[in-house]
Amino acid sequence: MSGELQILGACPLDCPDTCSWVVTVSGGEAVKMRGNPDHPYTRGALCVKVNRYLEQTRAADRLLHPMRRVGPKGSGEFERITWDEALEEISVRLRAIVDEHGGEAIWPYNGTGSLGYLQGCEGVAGRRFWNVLGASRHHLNICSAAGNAGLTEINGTPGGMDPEDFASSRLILLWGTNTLTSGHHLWKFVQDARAAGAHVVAVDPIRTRTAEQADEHLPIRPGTDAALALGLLHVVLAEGAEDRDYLERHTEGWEAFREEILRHPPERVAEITGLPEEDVRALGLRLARTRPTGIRATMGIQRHAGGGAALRALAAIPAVTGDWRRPGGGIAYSTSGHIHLDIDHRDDLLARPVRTLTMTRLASELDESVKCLWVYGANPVGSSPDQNRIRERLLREDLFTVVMEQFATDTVDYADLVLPATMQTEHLDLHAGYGHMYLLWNEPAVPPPGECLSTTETFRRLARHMGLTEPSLFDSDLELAEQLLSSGHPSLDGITVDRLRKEGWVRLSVPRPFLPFADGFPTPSGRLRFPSGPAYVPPRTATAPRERHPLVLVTPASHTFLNTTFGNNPELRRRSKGPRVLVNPADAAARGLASGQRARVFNDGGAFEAEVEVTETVRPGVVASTKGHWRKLSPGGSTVNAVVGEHDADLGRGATYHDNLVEVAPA
Ligand SMILES: Nc1nc2c(c(=O)[nH]1)N[C@H]1C(S)=C(S)[C@@H](COP(=O)(O)OP(=O)(O)OC[C@H]3O[C@@H](n4cnc5c(=O)[nH]c(N)nc54)[C@H](O)[C@@H]3O)O[C@H]1N2
Ligand SMILES: Nc1nc2c(c(=O)[nH]1)N[C@H]1C(S)=C(S)[C@@H](COP(=O)(O)OP(=O)(O)OC[C@H]3O[C@@H](n4cnc5c(=O)[nH]c(N)nc54)[C@H](O)[C@@H]3O)O[C@H]1N2
Ligand code: SF4
Ligand SMILES: [Mo]
Repeated sequence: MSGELQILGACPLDCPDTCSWVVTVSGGEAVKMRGNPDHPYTRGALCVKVNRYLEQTRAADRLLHPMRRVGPKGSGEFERITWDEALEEISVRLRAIVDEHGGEAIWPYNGTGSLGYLQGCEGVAGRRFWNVLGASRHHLNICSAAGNAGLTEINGTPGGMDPEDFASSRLILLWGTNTLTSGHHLWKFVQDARAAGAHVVAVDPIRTRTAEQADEHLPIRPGTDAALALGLLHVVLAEGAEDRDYLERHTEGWEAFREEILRHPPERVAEITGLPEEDVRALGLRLARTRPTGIRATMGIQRHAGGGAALRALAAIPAVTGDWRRPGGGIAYSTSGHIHLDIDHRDDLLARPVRTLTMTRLASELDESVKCLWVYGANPVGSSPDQNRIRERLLREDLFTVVMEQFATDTVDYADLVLPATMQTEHLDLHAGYGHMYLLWNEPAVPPPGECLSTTETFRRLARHMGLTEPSLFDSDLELAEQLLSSGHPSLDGITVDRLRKEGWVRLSVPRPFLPFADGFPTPSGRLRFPSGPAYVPPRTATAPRERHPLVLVTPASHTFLNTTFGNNPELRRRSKGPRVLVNPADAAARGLASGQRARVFNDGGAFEAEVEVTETVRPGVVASTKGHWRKLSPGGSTVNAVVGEHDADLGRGATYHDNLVEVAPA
């Protein structure tokens, strides 16, 4: 049709697949969005959520203007103000806070709403501005920190396999990952492998839609995966199937780790994991006899007290079998370790070293020392642990809370000032997938609605309004993109802004198949470092008192939401069927719970309400309820994170969303 434009963009959401999309613009309006059929990973499909992205950009509850609070804190009552008024009020408040309390009294709380390197959490997004003010640092540990740390300990990087190489795997372990829900594009490669005879195993306490589609499902007790890894390796050793040459050349600490494996025979592992001993043995034999094995483990598996140790133990498997030598062998957690889009954050602008505040610790670290909480790309009231305490903390009168948002989220309700943010079709950005090996360009397709501004533009205007003069605060989006691509890393060879802009996406300059550790590891010695000491760290749910709250709660990804994003979309809410709690028939019978009934899920931290679904898909002793519902749209006014405690994982201070004890009772 004449007058139609096809604009290439990228999905900004915190999902490993970072899809390439094509927006059709007609008459100045974005009229259609589809998955890019030319992109090798997207292969023409988006997902049930992002198929509604354009609808979201035009939703009636989209925030279009700056707003100032008029009701009491937490009421969500605002009046519209101009950008000038907003910038002036912010300038005055921030200056006063810096003068009186020092810059560290500001907490820039940047979340995962967009993974853009310009507008989102992966790149600059305000950091230079905060450096000039001397604000506290923000540790974005909410998602993947424990796994990153565990993998870095053993392999020197969180990076591993190219997920596309799963097509060459002959045994695939989908380990603590719900592929068909949380990153479904991998499935095509799993199917390719299957067509060539691969066996697919899901290891998950829940029979998810992914486990349902696998050849085999091991319903493991939550938080015990490291023990299972050791048990499987025990069988590999008993079969003499270890790759001695690989172990000799490319690893260190093998003798001690071997002893640790020998302390975990299948019978002991069966006791720890709650899996039948014969299943552990059978999978161990399969692992010993099949070459290569591809392990897909994503973030779900590490939301436990021993989450770092779990990834470390899983990563030991391909080192013992030598599968890192083969296309389709190894472990794929996140490809982020292979991305080298580095930019100068201008940390030299900081007048003195500052403290770091931790994203998952908002409930305890948002104390009197914090005078301004600046939330962007995040919805902590919905997503962070210990919801009730966070809400209480946000009520403090002398706390100045600014939220940059697209929608009136549960966090916006607690804001003093709200700044309207652009969505992905309205701003420029540069992306890299964490589940594939491509960089993507996001060209704005349409102008922003109302008075929405991008993250970069908001900080530029604020810097100007405050009279700041540091030139790097005013770099344009294109200049920032150029800087990001100029790290000089060989994986960026031949990748320029011009090329990205023209082609929409470019594969990293790395070989295919990608064999990152066939000849060694990015550790100081060039060798993989097996863990020394206990390789299995038990979950909190195995060590905490269980008398009053005996059920283990896991709170995984919802099929219809992306974290809390889309939690306000009417159709996706309808499809989610509302907050639900899955309960095994044995546990339901013991509590007089029936399907369809409203229940209260509680512990000492709080409670939320959900509809009971009695089902064999969860193990006895385990209950499940997905993340993503909004509290103001939920019965009882709380969500799962009211019962998620603020505890750290063993490594990286990761969050422990799937490691909490609760009781369930009829509401
Ligand atoms: N539709 C949708 N997609 C998403 C998201 C979303 O909210 N919705 N979120 C995105 C984000 S931010 C992330 S980080 C990823 C997360 O995606 P995933 O890594 O898949 O994480 P989860 O959904 O938390 O958990 C995955 C599975 O692990 C299981 N599990 C929990 N504990 C254990 C355990 O101890 N051992 C084992 N073996 N399994 C366990 C859960 O039952 C669940 O089925 O997905 C991204 N994609
Ligand atoms: N119970 C439980 N809770 C969990 C998890 C779990 O497994 N269980 N998973 C955790 C995980 S993996 C993650 S990653 C976190 C995510 O937690 P958060 O990082 O807080 O992410 P969201 O809840 O999706 O909120 C992101 C917000 O950013 C906004 N946003 C999107 N793009 C932009 C933009 O360009 N500019 C601005 N200003 N705003 C934007 C969206 O509208 C949305 O409201 O949640 C965690 N919470
Ligand atoms: S949420 Fe994931 S699967 Fe859906 S469009 Fe975005 S990147 Fe693709
Ligand atoms: Mo995440």
